[in-house]
Parts: sequence; C-alpha cells; structure tokens
Amino acid sequence: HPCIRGNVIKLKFDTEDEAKGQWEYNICNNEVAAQVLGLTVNSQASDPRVPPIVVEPYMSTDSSSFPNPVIVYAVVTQGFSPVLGLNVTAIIEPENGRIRTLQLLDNGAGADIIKNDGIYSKYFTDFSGNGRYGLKVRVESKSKTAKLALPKNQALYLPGYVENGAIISNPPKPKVTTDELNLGDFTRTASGVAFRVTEVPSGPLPDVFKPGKIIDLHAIFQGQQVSLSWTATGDDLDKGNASRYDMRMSHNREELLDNFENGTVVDTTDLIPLPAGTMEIFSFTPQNITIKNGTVLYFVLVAIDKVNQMSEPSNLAKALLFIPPDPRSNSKTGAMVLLILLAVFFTTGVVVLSVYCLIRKKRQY
Ligand SMILES: [Ca+2]
Ligand SMILES: [Ca+2]
Repeated sequence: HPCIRGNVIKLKFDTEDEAKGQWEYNICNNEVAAQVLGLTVNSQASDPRVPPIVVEPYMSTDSSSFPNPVIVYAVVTQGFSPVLGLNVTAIIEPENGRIRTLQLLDNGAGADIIKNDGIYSKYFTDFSGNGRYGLKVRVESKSKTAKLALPKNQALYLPGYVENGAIISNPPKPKVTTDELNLGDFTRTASGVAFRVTEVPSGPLPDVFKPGKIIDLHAIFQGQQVSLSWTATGDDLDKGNASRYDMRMSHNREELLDNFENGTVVDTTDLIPLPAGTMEIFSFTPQNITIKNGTVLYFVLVAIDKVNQMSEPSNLAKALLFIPPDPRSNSKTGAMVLLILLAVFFTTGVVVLSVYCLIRKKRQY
C-alpha cells in the first residue's frame, strides 16, 4: 500500500477479470497535525454495451409526524432488469441521536409490496426525536448471491376451478425456466435522501405500532390436511416478533371478508411467531367438516403484539381440494361413447333398410 503524494491516481487494467472485485485504499499522513481529506473515485464501465448496476434510495415521504411510520426503500437495477439476492442496508442518521441501521428486504411482505422485483423495503419506526433524518443505502453481494432477473410471466397457476358445482381442470403447469444471470460480487452505496419527523414525544416511546398486515397467506389441501404458509410479521409492523396469531376459516368467503371474527377459530396456540420476514408453515386437519373433492375453505390470519394490538386481517387464502380425474376412466368413457354411437348408427341403418324393404314390397303388390 504505497503512500499517495499526487492529486490523481489512474489505474488501468489489461483484462476485465483483473479489475473485478473489492478494492481497498490506505492513505498516509506525512504531516504532524491531523489533515482533512476528500476522496473521489471515478470508475468507467469495462464494456460500454453493459449497463451499470444502479442503486436509488427513496423514502415514502419527505416529512412525517409521529407515530406515522416511514417506508425506506431502495431500487436496484441493471438496465431495465431488477437485481435480486442482495444484502441491502439502510443507514439512517438522525439530527440528534445514534445512527440506526435497517435491513431492507425484497420478500413481498410487510412494507415490501412485490417479491423479487429489485425493490427492497422496510418500515422505519425507531424515531429518536424531532428533526431531520439522513438516509444512505449500502448494497452488497458477498458470496455471488446477486442475480439479474429477466422479465418472466408473473401469473399465478391454478390446477383447476369449480363452476356450478362441476370441477374443471386447467392445462398442466408450464415448465419454469431459470431466467436469472449471476452478477458476481460488488458493493454500491447511494445517499442524498432525507426526511423530517415532527411530534415525537420526549421520554420512552409507548408501543404505538401494531403488527404489519400479512399479505401473502397461502393455503393448500394435502389430503385431509390443510397446509398454510405466510411471511411472519413483527411486533411493530415488520420489526421483531409478534406474540401470537388468530386464524379463522370458513366455507363462505363473504363471511370472512365482512368480519374476520365470523370465521371458525383455528387453534394456533402452539404456534410461536417467528421473527418478521421469516417463512411460517402451519398444518392442521379441520374438524367437523366433510372434506371431499371440490371442498373449498377460506382462511384469514391476524397477528397480535405484546400489548394486544391486532394487525389488519391478512389477505384471504383459498384452499380447494382438487383430485384430477383419472385419465384411464376418461378413455373408458370415450370407448363407451363410441360404442353407443356405433349402436345408434347400426339401429338407424336397420330401421332405414326395413322401411326401404317395406316400401319396395308395397310397390310390388
Ligand atoms: Ca420488492
Ligand atoms: Ca407493537
């Protein structure tokens, strides 16, 4: 690590691989007193045809009054494609108080609306006082986790549906292709965004934040059992652990949508909520319900925090027991139809022939 004496250092590389990776610099101070230093690094794309990886930090608002949470998010793209699999940290610096860090997630839960769209988000609730808060976002791909997502079909696949009581099956699920490109390791930092907070009370803050709404509840029949999965929410929106869950089910979707407490209670007392952002899986066998082909059950879930504040009811999840018709029974039905058709043709033929013969006989008389 040589000492820097000049004003500008230029590094030039022969191959692209030589330039790739993390670079460190050391600066020596040859003077006795401490010095103020400014450092600017300019880099150039190795291939002008490849667009750079860009990080853009945003806040949901530039001014907020307590206890309204602020959403912090970072958009990471290369060209028009989102960059996935990154470790994204927001560094929030209040005017007075210690620096807060937040892990921003692209998991489609809590403050994050869509999973794997390259937009990493989180609620910020940890206010230390009134005034200005600066935001810096650091993006890292350390163990080659970063992937470029190529545009693909986001449509949800359903194996079948029920119409007027009859089960109708959809064509088989199309094969999923891995339309992702590995991007190697890199870091990016972006800053320049700030927001202002007012009306923060002095002293210890009360628990004013309820758990965030669960937006990805999914239910599926596995035989007579129902398996449910969702991303855990926190005690305060998408931070920490909720204390417990209240799950309700019904055959009638309107009943649950009108008032979630209309539904039958699903016993979740043994389920201890996992930290916010973690995938929860819960299975149970519904009691006092006949489960047969075509049975539909709806589910709604609420998370409750340590001071009994309830989250908003989750999205409505639907479980449909669908047993696809046996293809062999289909071919049997086909054979039966063919036999009946042949019989009809034969009978018609005999009738036509008999009538013809009768007419001919009459003419002969
Ligand atoms: Ca997202
Ligand atoms: Ca709370």
